Amino acid sequence: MLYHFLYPLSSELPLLNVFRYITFRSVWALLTALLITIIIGPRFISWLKKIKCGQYIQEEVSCHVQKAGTPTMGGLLIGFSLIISVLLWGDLTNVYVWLAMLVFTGFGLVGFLDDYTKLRRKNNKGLSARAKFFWQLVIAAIAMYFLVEEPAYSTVLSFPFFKNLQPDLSWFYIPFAMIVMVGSSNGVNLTDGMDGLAIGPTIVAGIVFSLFIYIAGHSQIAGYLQVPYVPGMGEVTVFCGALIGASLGFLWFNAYPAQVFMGDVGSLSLGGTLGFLAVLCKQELIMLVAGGLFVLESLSVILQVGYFRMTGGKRFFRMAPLHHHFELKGIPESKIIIRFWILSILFGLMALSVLKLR
Ligand code: 57M
Repeated sequence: MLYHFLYPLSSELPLLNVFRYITFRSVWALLTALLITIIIGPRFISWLKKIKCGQYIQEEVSCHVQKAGTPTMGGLLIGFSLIISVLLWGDLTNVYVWLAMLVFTGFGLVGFLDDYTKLRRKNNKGLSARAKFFWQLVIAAIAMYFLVEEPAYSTVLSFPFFKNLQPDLSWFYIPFAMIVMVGSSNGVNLTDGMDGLAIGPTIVAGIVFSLFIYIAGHSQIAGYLQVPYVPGMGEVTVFCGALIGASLGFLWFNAYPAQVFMGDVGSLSLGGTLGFLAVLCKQELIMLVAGGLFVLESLSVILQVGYFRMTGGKRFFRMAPLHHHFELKGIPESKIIIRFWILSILFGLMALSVLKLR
C-alpha cells in the first residue's frame, strides 16, 4: 500500500523514488514483519495460554514432558506479521505475490484445522494424514493452475550442472510442482520437533530463495548467471523479506527454551511456501539442497519405517525423525539444534554455489 500511495508522489518529492526499488522495500518488509512479531509476540503468547492452546506431549521422549502446556499455533503470529508487512510494502498488482500469499494462507489453513482438531480432542490426533495430504494437494493444484496460466512463466525444468538439459514438462509440470510443495511442507513439519529446529533452517532457505527470486526477476543478472528469467518475479523478494522477518521474530520466542511452538499452522504454511518459492524461481531441484536438512529428516523417517518393515520390527535409528535419535543418545537439545542449524547453513551455501555452475 505504501508503494501505491507514496511512489506516485515521487515526481513532487524525489526522495520517495526509493519506493521503486525492490531491495529497499524488501529490507523494510523484513524489518516491519520482525518488529510486529516481537512487539505483539508477548501478548499473543499470553492470549494463546488464556484460550488454552497448550501443546499435548507424547510420552516417548521423556525430556519433552516439561514442555507440556507450551502454547502452540505460533504460526498465526508469523502469518499475521507477514501478511501485514506484504500489504504495506508489496506491489499489490503483482500476481506472483498474491499466489505466494495464497499458498502461505492455504497451507496455513490446513495446518490450522489440524491444530484446532488436536486441541478440541485434547490429544495429539488432528486431521488424518490422508485428509491433510489431500488438502495440501488441492492448495498446491490451485496455485499451480494459476501460475502456469501466466504467459511469462515457463514449464521448463532446469537442471543444475547441465545447462542444455531443459525439458518442457508442459502440463506434467503441475503434478511435479505439487510434489515439490507438499514434500517441502511435510519436510518442515517433520523437522519441527525441537525449539527453533524448523524455523532456523526455514530462515536459511528463505534467504537462499529470496536471492534466487531476485535474480530470476532481474533480466541482466539472470542472463549473466544463465538462470531462467521471469519478468515480474523480482517483486516476490518483498514477500521473502517479510517471511524472513516474521520467522526471525518468531525465533525470538521459539528459541530454546521455547515460549511458543509454531504448530502445523506454521510448519505446513512455511514449508509449502518454501516449495512454492523454489517453483516460482525455477529452482525446483535446488530445493533438495537449500532445504537439505528437511530432506535429511524426511529420509530418516522413510529409512526407519522401511527398515522396520523389512526386518520385521528392528529400528535403524533409536527414533525418527533424526533429531530424536540424537536426543535419545543423550545429546542436549540445544546442542542438536545449533548443530542442525550449522548443517542447514552449509546446505544453503551449497545451494548458492550452484548458481554459477551451469
Ligand atoms: C510433527 N510434532 C512434534 C508443535 C509443532 C511418521 C512420523 C515420523 C510422524 C512424526 C510426526 O508426528 N511429525 C509431525 C511433529 C511436536 O510438536 C508440535 O507439532 C508442531 C509441528 N507439527 O509446532 O506444535 C512436539 O515436538 C516438540 N517441539 C519442541 N519445540 C518446538 O519448537 O520441542 C516442537 C516444536 C512437541 C514438542 O515436544 O510436542 C512431535 O514430535 O510430536 N512423528 C514423530 O515425530 C514421532 N516419531 C515416531 O513415532 N517415530 C517412529 C516411526 C513412526 C518413524 C520410530 O522412530 O520408530 C515422535 N514424536 C514425539 N515423540 N512427540 C516420537 C517421539
